[in-house]
Amino acid sequence: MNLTESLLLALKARGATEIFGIPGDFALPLFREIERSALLPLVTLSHEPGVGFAADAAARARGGLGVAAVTYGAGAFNLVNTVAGAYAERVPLVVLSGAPAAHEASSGLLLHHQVKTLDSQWRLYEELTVDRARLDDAAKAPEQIARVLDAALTRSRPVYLEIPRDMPGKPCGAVPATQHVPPDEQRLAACADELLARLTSASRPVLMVGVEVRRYGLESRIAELARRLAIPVVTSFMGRGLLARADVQLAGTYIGLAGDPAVSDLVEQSDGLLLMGVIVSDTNFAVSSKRIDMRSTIQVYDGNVHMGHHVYHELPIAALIDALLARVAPLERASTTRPTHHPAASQALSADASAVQPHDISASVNALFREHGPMPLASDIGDCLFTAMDIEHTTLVAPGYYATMGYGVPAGIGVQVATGLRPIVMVGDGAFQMTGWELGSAAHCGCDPIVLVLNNASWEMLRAFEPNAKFNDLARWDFASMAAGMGGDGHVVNTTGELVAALAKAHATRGRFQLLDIRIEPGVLSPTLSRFVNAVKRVSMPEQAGAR
Ligand code: S1T
Ligand code: MG
Repeated sequence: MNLTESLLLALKARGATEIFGIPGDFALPLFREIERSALLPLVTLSHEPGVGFAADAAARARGGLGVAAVTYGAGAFNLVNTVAGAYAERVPLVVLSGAPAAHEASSGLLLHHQVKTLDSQWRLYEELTVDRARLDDAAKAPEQIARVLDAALTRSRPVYLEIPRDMPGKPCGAVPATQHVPPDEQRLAACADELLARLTSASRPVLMVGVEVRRYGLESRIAELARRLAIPVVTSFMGRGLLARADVQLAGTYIGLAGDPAVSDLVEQSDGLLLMGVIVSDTNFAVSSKRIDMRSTIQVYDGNVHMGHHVYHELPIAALIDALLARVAPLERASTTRPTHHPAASQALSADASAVQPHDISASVNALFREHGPMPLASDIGDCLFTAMDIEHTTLVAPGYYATMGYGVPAGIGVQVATGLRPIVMVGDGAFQMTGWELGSAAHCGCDPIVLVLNNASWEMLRAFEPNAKFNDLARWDFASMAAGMGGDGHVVNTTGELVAALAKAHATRGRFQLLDIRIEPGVLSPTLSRFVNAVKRVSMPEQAGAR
């Protein structure tokens, strides 16, 4: 076995099902061995940001590791923003980077792709990853690989492996299996007891589930816990899509003033708010009407549990959920679950000559799901993500916290490659201009996403905050006619009637990506984005909201 084979088997054992990448000369030996060994399929895309987003979405959608392979310097630096997003949003993304061999590094010459020093890249990645190793010694590589990959899974964050170009074919031993270190039993018991005592003494307890529940594969266990506790359950903004298929009553998604007022009241008036794996961010918590006092909440996040003035360190969320399940008896009989609350289920859908508004898009997707069953969503940031909040609960990958543009299209490819499920991609015209070209690789990777481009000729989310600036105007690109050149079908959509017809046609056509170029007037927002903008203005820009 050589070093690449050991590495690939270790990745596979930790859930990776493919490698996204773009080669370069420092990475050619690695790519050669990946292709030759055929242990994991290699999916090449056009631009490293696409590679990073696709690998990130693959990890989010199926669980386990996502893998991005790039070359030294130009490749790895091009990947930086996607790894930063994965770090912020807790994705176990493995970066494999080629690198100069030891003898090249000591040649005294500057090497191409080098920045300040040969270690500049390593130092940059120190800021973006939780563990790293340079695999320049085949005898040490198995232990290093195990340590680094296990850190990615345990902490659910990115890691970095640098592979000098003389190493991929070197003989190498097998990588040891993951070692599970059990948490301190007494600390776990004390924490679970205190947590339950606090929940029991609360008169209005609420459970909010966040991304960690998905990242650690805990959806069915948390659903069981929610049923046994019989308390209201909501998802965070980033946790949207969680428990979509679970047999549990979801009250909705918490987005403060931007969301459903009933859900906001439930959360903000709770005296026992259990935040299970929630990234507490400004997107939802800063725009609440009544600032939630975090000291009165119970926060389970990043391996720690905070309640009141107590902190329990190093308690994995999975172990805590098991400890809670061991303490709360199963219900005598199955609870009668009320139907999941769909804010949009009752939304009226017109199909006529009226101009499309964002809420028509959520209404027509809901109608499609009711007829044909749900599909996973991959969304970019922009009004598309706020529009997605009115689509019924379904699996969703989106940069809801880090908020990087360019995620949607490559993420859709990542979702389909990793799960085999055809996704709907929701993306703004600005974001599509960044990474929409990755659709040209869709057919090549066996993908046929339905892509809804919210084409408002505008950086509309920014215009909402800066209404008089001309710099937020975009040219009206004709995305529909570009689709054919990239191997897909494009549909121009101006009216609600055309929207419903194009969506039905796109759904019925398999094997080619389907792009709906949905023309929306600048300045027309989804209901959720309008509420979000008003709330942000009220909370952080009172002069603009006229509230002085
Ligand atoms: N660059 C990148 C990579 N990510 C960003 N989030 C931004 C810049 C800033 C930014 C926004 S929202 C936005 C920009 C430029 C406009 C998005 O335009 P479009 O995709 O057309 O969507 P819509 O018109 O619906 O807004 C963030 C959130 O600050
Ligand atoms: Mg736009």
